Amino acid sequence: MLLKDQLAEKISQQRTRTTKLLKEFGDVKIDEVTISQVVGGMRGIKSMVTDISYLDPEEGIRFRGYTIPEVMEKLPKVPGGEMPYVEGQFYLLLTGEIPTLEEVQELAEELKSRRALPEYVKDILRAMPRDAHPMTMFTAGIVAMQRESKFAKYYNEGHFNKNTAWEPMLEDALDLIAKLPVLGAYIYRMKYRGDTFIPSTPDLDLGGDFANMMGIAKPYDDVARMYFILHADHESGNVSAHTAHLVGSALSDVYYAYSAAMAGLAGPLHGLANQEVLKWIQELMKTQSGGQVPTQDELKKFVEATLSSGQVVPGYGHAVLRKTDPRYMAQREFALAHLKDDPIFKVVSMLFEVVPPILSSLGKVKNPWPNVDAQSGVIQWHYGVVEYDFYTVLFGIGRSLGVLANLVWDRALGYSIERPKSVTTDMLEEWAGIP
Ligand code: NMX
Ligand code: MLT
Repeated sequence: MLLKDQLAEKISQQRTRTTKLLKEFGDVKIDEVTISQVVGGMRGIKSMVTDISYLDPEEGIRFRGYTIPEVMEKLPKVPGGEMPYVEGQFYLLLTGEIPTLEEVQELAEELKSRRALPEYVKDILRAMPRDAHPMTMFTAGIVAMQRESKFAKYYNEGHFNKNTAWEPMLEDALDLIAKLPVLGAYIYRMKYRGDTFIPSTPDLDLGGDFANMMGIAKPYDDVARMYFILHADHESGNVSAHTAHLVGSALSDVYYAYSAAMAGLAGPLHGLANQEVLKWIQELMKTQSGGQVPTQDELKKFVEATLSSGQVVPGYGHAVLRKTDPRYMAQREFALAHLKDDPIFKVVSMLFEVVPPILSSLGKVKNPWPNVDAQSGVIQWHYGVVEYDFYTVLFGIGRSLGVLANLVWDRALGYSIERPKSVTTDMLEEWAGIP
């Protein structure tokens, strides 16, 4: 496989850099830690390393050094489509190189051969209550497939070796990336479309096949490609990526690590916010404006009522970003081109004007601007995915590209088991000089 050869070369170069840093510069200080950081979710502490993506607070995400518009422009496009191959984004994240069309197509073929979802996974999903949240089903489906892990087999057979451990991790990553869209679409069709499963089509790329399995016509294939590419990674400190890294650091395989990550993504302050946004907008339109697009005043009142009831405005704010999320802008651009007259998109656009000044006026919100989740649901809704509790599954399919690339690299560079030190409140008081 071209991907594996290129990756092997990159790994050998990167090992030299990491070894030099550790051996010769291991004691160089890069940060200091305050009490508010320790109590406040370790915000801003520089304590992890990844080269897959980097989040600048003002500029937003760069994937392997490329901005979102650069990624969209440079990655090879699917013939007849507006968007690039999702497979190309994985190639880029894993190797750091923009793939050629030939390289992407080879990877796409490789992934196609790994798509089949084990029958027992379907049985497990079918045994679950139909009203179980789709993220519960998605997470359960992933962990159930752990018996397929090639890394676990390699380890259990006594082959573990720091030089080669990344190879079975890559195998697992390719298997899981190929299966996640099938798993997601299976859950969707089982739960919301009368249990009618549409099988995978071998001649379609990952995004096109997902749209087809969902049963949604063009341009939903491009929507799926855009969605998965944009959600692929957000450096390593976010809850889902960090969880996967932490679990993987115990030499757990990608199935364990990624199902744990998905449990984190399912939280309303993280990936569930995309469903919360649509739920909240529905409530707003129902209670304030009789199902119509509300006026600015109605909208302001609803935002203020949300805040005074102690809730957050979903889709706004961020732990690192201090400007509008470029993933929001990329989706907004798509929405302006394809669904500018959609009433919910009109509400989303009005919120962009109304919410930031209100959040700023609270004086405590560090980033009053919209994040990715403020814009993603409306596009799904427009193309018929109105079951908003499914939206986080879509996020989870996309997030696998970056998280699994990171797990392969974690193993390639032999990163240690993660084990930060905790302290007690007594100790904090002592450091603070409180008698
Ligand atoms: N609405 C109301 N209050 C907010 C919001 C918001 N959208 N964002 C932050 N705040 C509050 C926050 O709750 C905190 O209040 P308090 O001191 O009373 O606890 C205060 O502002 C300071 O918080 P920040 O330092 O600005 O934000 P933090 O880094 O702690 O949290 C989020 C980041 C993303 C959790 C937070 O902005 C939030 O809850 N946003 C809404 C949920 C959301 O959209 N999450 C999706 C994030 C992206 N993703 O996909 O994962
Ligand atoms: C993400 O994409 O993971 C979110 O924006 C949350 C984060 O970066 O903390």
